[in-house]
Amino acid sequence: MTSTAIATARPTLLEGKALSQEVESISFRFGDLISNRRTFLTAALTLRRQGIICLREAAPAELIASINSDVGRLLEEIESGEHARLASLAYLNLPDQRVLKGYNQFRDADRSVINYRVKRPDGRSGSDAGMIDIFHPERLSGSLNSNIQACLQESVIQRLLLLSSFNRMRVKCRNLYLNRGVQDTRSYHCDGRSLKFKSFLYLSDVQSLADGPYCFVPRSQRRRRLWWRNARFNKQNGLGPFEFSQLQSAEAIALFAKAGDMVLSSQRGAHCGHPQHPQARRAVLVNMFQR
Ligand SMILES: O=C(O)CCC(=O)C(=O)O
Ligand SMILES: [Fe+2]
Repeated sequence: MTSTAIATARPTLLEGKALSQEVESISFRFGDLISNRRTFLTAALTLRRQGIICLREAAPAELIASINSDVGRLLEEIESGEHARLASLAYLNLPDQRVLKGYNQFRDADRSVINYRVKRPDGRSGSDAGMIDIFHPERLSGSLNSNIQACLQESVIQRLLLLSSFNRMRVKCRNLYLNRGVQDTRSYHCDGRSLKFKSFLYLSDVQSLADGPYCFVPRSQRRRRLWWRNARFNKQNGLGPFEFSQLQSAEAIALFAKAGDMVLSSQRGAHCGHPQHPQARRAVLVNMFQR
């Protein structure tokens, strides 16, 4: 059987008032979070229950603008084809020239990795083809290093995760996702079954489905039976164990947010990046936390 013949089922994406109410109930102003103990506690509890929260205005506009101008110059350099400088400071994993292979090699690399996602050789969907995924972007320059450190708010997020999960979570990997008209995104999945969180700091406004928002099924990180049901279906149909292929009765939210807002989610929960319009652009700074 080919993958196209498998009856996978996506959740219903909430819209309009239902969506804004659900998102409002998981949103907190970052300033309130750090100045008010109760807000901090409520945010931690909400993350525990819902698996996701949105922290508004987590990074100031000047920092975001500065990162975006560095990223703009970087993209120009990547696209110019003049790669001598970049190749001396990062691993360039280009479509026709792969120097590293697989997530673990990228994560453990001693320099930044500029990884162009390409179509899968076997033609399976979910390749994220067209996405530039930069591992350890903070190692690309001194100004990226200081600006990225300044806006990720790692110690606040670690305290929040400790209160929310009763575990000391460490930063394991920072990434910069540059999505430019990515249509073949991976469908709903979890990033494994172990305790893992990611913070997504939006560098660009994501205001419609065409922009390719991060999507999440609230509370799915706690629904063990839902995961087992999916895992059983996946096994019978030759899909990977971490795909959420059977979400027909679930509801998902799209996380629309402005540049400077941060989404924090449990990666055990069902999530995906929504396919983009071919002309759409999205930039997100991602931080991965594990024990
Ligand atoms: O592109 C996205 O918004 C989500 C990507 C994803 O699945 C992840 O970072 O774990
Ligand atoms: Fe994921």
